[in-house]
Amino acid sequence: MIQRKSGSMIAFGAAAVIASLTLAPVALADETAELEAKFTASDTNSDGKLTRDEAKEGGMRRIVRGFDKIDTEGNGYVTLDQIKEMMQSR
Ligand SMILES: [Ca+2]
Repeated sequence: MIQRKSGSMIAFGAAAVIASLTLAPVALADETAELEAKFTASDTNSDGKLTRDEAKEGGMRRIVRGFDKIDTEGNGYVTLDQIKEMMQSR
């Protein structure tokens, strides 16, 4: 009886761990897909780089606010990779 009880507790714990492991990447993938869609829409000259003005006009407020931090090379534009790196380092 005691053995069966502890067994089900372990099973429950394992299920919770699996749920948390599978849910997190899905949320991150959604965020990345949304970011990519916004980036592409805001990159009006489609050069794969987002200037501060493009980010502003595209309504990417988080990018505008963190622009200098994301633009680690000081190029005056940010790339999708740089934004992703910033998001992952949060
Ligand atoms: Ca551009």
